[in-house]
Amino acid sequence: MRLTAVFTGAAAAAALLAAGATAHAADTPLRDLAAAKGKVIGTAVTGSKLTGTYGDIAGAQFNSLTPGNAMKWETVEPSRGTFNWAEADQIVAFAQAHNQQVRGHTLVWHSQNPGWLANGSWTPTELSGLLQNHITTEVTRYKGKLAAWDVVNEAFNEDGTYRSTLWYNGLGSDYIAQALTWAHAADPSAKLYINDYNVEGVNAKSTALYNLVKSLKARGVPIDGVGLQAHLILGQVPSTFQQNIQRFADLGVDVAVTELDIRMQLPSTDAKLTQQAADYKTVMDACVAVTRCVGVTVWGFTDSDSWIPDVFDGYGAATPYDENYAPKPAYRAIATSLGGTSTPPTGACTATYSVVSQWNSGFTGQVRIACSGASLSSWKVGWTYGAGQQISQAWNATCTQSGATVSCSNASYNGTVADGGSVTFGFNASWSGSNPVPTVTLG
Ligand code: G2I
Repeated sequence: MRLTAVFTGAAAAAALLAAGATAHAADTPLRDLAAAKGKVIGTAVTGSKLTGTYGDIAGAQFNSLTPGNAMKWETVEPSRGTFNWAEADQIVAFAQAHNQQVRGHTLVWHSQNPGWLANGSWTPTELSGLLQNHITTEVTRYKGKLAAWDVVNEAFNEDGTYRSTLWYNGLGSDYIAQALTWAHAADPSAKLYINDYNVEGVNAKSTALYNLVKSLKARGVPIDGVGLQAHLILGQVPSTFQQNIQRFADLGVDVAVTELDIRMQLPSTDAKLTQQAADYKTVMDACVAVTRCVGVTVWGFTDSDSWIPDVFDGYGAATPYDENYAPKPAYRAIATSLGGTSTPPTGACTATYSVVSQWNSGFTGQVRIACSGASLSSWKVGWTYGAGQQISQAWNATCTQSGATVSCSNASYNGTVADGGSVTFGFNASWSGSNPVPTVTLG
């Protein structure tokens, strides 16, 4: 039954209470657990976000960073001969300040190339010169500062044939060996990888990659590792994942899980988050079990910094932290796999704010309070609007708004949130200009 609670707009705002997002602050950070196992736990990052809570978590929990976009060709050389290293430099500096590795990503790809390059018409000699120059310039800039480079990205089709790209079409398959050779000349200490997606299990594509690595090794081409991106779907970790990691390791190369995320159809539910945690654990356990699997990088650590909703309509919630930086069951699964404690600490209840629907002047919002390893007998949720939003009506909670500050407390019938349970309330509000999601605190 959906009840409409009384809205008392004039009441004073309640003091905001302890933040749900910091509920796990006392845990051993993932990076310490990983280091004790000799593994890397990394995340892709966006340079402009590396402050506040995002920066705190990125610095505290991970021992490796991968620039999500900052080192791609279109970012670093948007027009020919004009370089922009600002975001890449910033991420490398942040990593150094936090004693973290950096994975360079990526030197040779068919996507995110600048228009001048992608739309130009080049002779093979010109194309080869451009590629050599790009690799030499970028790798030299970060020489000695990066642990690894994803030198070549996504070279194969699903059936194991070479993808038709600017590089393959212009230079033939040997562009891969050349790229590795040039990168090695520019920074002999960086580990050089070939990276791809849908190569997590044993299949036609991963077998083509396997055969390529084998032949590169036989020719003495500098290849140190294979990156398995692992953009996975809920409940679909390939059953041959560990076996596949092992067969690459047996070729004498390292393996890294480079872009892990596990997407689900929205909205997320407790059952889906539990399945997701199991999937994260399966991936982590496979890497932990194989000595030459150096570690796992997640492709964004928070649902507020993930590519999934932009690309897969109706899907999301793919990362270990929710959009308000509260750790999800997947976070705990990673910790458990790395040898952390298996029971969540007390106080692991979190509140998640989302916009359910929005029209020209109004929107319907929702807050979900979920508990894991903890429970509540009453609750208050607060947030501060940043863009003049104004609540007009709430249901399944009593909400007051004073200025920008909103405080909502449970209705008479839904104060109890059991361990493993959740409660949701909703509201209507007005907005104009923009409608950013506020940071929500739970008490
Ligand atoms: O597509 C997911 C990943 C697959 N493997 C290679 C990765 O490099 C790739 O990363 C994603 C980034 O996470 C996205 O952030 O690559 C996308 C492009 O293929 C990135 O998306 C782009 C958007 O398409 C642009 O509109 C946007 O300007 O991100 C740009 C910067 O935010």
